[in-house]
Amino acid sequence: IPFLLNVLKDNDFVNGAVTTRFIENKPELLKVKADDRALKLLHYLAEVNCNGPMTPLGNKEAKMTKVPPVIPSTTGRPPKGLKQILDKEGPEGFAKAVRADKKLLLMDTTMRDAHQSLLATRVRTRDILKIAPYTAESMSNLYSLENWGGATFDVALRFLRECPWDRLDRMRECVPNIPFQMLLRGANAVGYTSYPDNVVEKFCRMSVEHGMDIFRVFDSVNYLPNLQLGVDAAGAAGGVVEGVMSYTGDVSDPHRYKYNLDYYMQLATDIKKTGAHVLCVKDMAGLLKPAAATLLIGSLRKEFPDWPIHVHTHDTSGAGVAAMLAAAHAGADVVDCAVDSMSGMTSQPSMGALVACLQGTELDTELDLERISNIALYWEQVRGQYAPFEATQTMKTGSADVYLHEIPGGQYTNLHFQAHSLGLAHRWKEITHAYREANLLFGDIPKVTPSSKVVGDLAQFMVQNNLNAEDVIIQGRELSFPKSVVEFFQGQLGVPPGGFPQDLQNKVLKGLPSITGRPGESMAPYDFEKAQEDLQAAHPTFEIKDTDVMSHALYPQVFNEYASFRSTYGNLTPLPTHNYLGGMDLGETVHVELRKGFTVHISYLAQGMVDTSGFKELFFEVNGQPRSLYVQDRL
Ligand code: 3PY
Ligand code: ZN
Repeated sequence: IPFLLNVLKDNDFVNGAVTTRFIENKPELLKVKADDRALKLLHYLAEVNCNGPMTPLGNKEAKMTKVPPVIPSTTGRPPKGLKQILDKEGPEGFAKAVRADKKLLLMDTTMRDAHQSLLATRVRTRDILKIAPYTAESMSNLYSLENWGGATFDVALRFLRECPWDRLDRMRECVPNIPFQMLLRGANAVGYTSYPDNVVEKFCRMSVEHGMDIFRVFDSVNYLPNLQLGVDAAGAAGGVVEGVMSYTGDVSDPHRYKYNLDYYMQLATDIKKTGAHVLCVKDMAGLLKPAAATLLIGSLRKEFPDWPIHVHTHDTSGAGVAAMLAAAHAGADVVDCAVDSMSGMTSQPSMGALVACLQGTELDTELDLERISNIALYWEQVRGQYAPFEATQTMKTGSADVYLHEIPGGQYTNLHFQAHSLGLAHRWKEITHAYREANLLFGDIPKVTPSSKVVGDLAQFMVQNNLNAEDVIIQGRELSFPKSVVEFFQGQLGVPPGGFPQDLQNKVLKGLPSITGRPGESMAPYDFEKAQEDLQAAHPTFEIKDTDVMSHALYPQVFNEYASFRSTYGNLTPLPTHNYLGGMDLGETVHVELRKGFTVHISYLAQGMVDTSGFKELFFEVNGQPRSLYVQDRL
């Protein structure tokens, strides 16, 4: 069938320009191996139509929108932007240009943190690419588009079965003018644990080669040796480096001593010494109140007059716009937001609101509200396709409770959703209270991936075992703590501010050894060549590229599952999202552009009864030709 499809869609064949040497002159038509994508795609659809979704849906009952989102038209001529300055002047010149700019610059998080926070990071490359050209034309004066890193790498491979590197390459083709930004978890790269140094270094080099520009580098407990490794790796790769202070507590509250202004000013001084081009204040839980932003950003601005300051927040409490306006007025150069329909609650504050509030002022962003609203309309329709992963299924509003429990944006959504799916909605207060107590047991630490997961694991352990903080201290020696908690106390994430609480550390470790210094320092370098050979041998029908070897270095098990999936079903990025997630309805026709100029039209006609060997026949029409497939019925 793939060969026939090739012939049928060939222009010469269609136009009747066929000679006896037709096939001889067109050897590419015989490449059915490479072009068996149509058949693999059909197999995927048959499998999902028969047995249900292959990727776990957050909520199986949620109704997905099936109407394709409207894409605003483009001219194909995006105006020049900061990407051109970066390419010409390099990271230092870029930082100077940012500092000299009088407008408030914005980073749009829609393509990374916003969907990580609201849609369980499930947005697929297809839906990002469709709006990318219009975004390039409409938002040329953004500081950056955050479109990679954080959880997107893992989720792309694990759940979307997409190559994250391919997303980056294809985005770059669509957006030549706006710098790209990614979130790098310092020595943990885009994973949850330390990697050998040569993995982090090569990962950064490859990211730049594939189009990345700006690396936001953080460490989950503000441990400087881990941060330095990430800053060095991103800097050596040629990227713009944002050195991050992970913000926690409330710097404007005189009764909270641990994370006071002195702590942050000292941390900023240390980060400056790492060589970062830009300072980032990363408020991952949305705790930075307007008064705190005025105090902290104002003080940093005074101390570091030439260093660009970029502020990140989440709108969990609802005070995000107010906080970002305060940060801007106190001297921040760049703040984060998401297009309106992807903003609010555990996501970033609304771009439209910020743009409108600053119009006509000295900080005017010079972004066009009309165009932002067109992009927001697109994303609103896209959101409908991801209904099973929607935060709003359980969360109706933001909540100022976040100032009490300090759960970061993405984790808040996950925990809230989990609590509801497990029928524990009525125990939400208990869960957040346990999180708060767990944090204090660790000595009050910054909570962001992966330290936030460790705190969440202890909280869950406490709720499941009916333990309060006092019980944990008293019974600590007898308790069998979660693995992540043991590893934390072994020093596997680095050393938190103020060190480990000794008493609990001893009780948790029960004599186990702990690491001193940077966890990755003692790891043997990764052997990329050997990995390439082993991987090719393990996946003989899948062409292993250097990007695959890197994906495997970061997520070995996930990569192996991804490679097996791709060998069987091919690259499904062009398939519309509701079909990728849920298959096809009887009578539905889908048009899939497998590559430029080659579209397959698939109609799902009928399915037969299960036969005695447990198989079902499914009937399709593919580019007008009847086609049936047998699938084992597993339901
Ligand atoms: C991540 O590490 O993915 C985060 O978004 C942290 O805020
Ligand atoms: Zn964030």
